[in-house]
Amino acid sequence: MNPTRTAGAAALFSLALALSACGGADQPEEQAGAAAEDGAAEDTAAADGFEISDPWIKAATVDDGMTAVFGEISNTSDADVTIVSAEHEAAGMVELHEGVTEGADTTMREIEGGFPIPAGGSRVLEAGGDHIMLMDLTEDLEPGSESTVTVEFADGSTAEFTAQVKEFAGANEDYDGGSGDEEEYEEGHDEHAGHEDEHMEDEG
Ligand SMILES: [Cu+2]
Repeated sequence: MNPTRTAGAAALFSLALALSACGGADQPEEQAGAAAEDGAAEDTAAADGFEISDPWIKAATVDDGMTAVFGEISNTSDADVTIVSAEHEAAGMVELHEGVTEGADTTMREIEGGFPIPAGGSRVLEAGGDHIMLMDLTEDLEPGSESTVTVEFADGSTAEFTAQVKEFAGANEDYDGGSGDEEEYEEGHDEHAGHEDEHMEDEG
């Protein structure tokens, strides 16, 4: 018997289990194979592939009590990841929400299973859709300021980003094409298009 060796083997085995659990059900097989080859050296965290573009927070006061974080999240890694929670310094409670449309009403609720983001894919957080909900605000979030949001992934890794605090551009819940982009585009065409070629008296 060699107890040390047995323990070592057991540790390796559970590490392999943990690695394959990380990849999620949709992970292609070759991916799992590659990870196994590299062994424990391949220590990639879900947060490593995190990027967000145009992150912003709707301005709100302590009296408002709550607001939301928006932006487009990208997962640049080659594994599926899931954001399971988030934090903000001025929010006593933070939840991951989804918008739910029933008839004419759009409501929101905590999303089950967090925000999955496929390998190489992205997920848009927008008014009426997915968003990070900041609740129990302890400070006003004033337009023009910035604040830090932290997201946590299913593997426990975290990523921070800075979001701009802005007034909500669309004042109401009508987020589907409410604002008329198409102005009547009446170009002031020069009626003088046809120059009269006036004889230039350009004499020296
Ligand atoms: Cu919400």
